[in-house]
Order: sequence, then structure tokens, then C-alpha cells
Amino acid sequence: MKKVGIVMGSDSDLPILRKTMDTLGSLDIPYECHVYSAHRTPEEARDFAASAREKGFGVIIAAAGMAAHLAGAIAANTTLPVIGIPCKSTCLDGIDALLSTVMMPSGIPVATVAINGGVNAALLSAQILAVEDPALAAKLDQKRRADAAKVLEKDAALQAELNV
Ligand code: RP5
Repeated sequence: MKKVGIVMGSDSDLPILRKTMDTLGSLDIPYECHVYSAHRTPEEARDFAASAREKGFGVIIAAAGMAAHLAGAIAANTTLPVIGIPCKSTCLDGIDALLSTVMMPSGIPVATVAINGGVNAALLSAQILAVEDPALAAKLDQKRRADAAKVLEKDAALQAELNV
């Protein structure tokens, strides 16, 4: 199976990416994680993106906060699918990172998930890899069914408590 590359702009983004790694791990998807910044280490970020396909990656997840150019900078240097996670920092509630990540010019797409959307970034990368992997697609189907069952359990508990 292809690996998922995870790049974060700072180790201060790690709590969000832990959810990404946990979700990928629960689906037995291999990943490799790095701290590279579009601004502080632009050469390392570029080199990672440019060599990712030949190194066996199938998708790259890039997470950054503030003026979040990392996902776009990664996408500029690869034609692998790039998923951007805008991270909420101390100012502006993450709207700064959301707009910086999502508003890419035509030609260089970044699939942007919600602010702090670490779980959905993992699931979207899994869905991309599952296009050519029936076993992984089956795991995703099973997860959807399990998640739905949890909601229905909660509904049943509320019914019992509230509807007398
Ligand atoms: C961004 O700046 C990082 O992705 C992080 O979200 C934010 C703050 O970084 P630190 O100052 O905590 O290293 O580049």
C-alpha cells in the first residue's frame, strides 16, 4: 500500500495530527510524519514534496496554522493529492489558516478539510488510497457502519431517557 505523508508546520500542530495518525493506524495505513515549514524550512518542504511520489507516498497531508502556506507549497511541488488541514492558533480562531489553505489558485489544488480536521484528513486520504484497494474500501465501509451504529445507540439511550 502507498504511504501517507504527514507534514506539519510546527510541532505545536502535533495534537491535531495525532488524531490523523490514530485514524490512519486504525485502518492499518502506513504513514510517515515530518515537521517542515513553508516559511522556516522551505527547501526541506519542497524536497519532501518533490521526492514523495518516488518514495512511495500516495497522498500528502499538510497541516499549518496562521499564514498557512504549507499545503499550497507542498502541492506546488508534486502532483500527488494534497490534503490541507488549517490549524487553529491563538489569533483569529483558525480563519486565517482556513483561508490561506483553501484559497488556492487554479492549477494547484489543495483539498482542504475543516479547521483542526485531523480525522477527516486521514479518512479522505484513506478514501483516495481505497480507489485502487478493495480491502481498504471494505474497512472504510465497516467503519461507516460502526459509526452509524454508535449514533443509533445514542438515539436509543435518549429515547429511553427522554420519551416517557
Ligand atoms: C505555523 O505557525 C505552524 O503550522 C503553527 O500552526 C504556527 C505557529 O508555529 P509555532 O510558533 O508554534 O512554531 O507555521
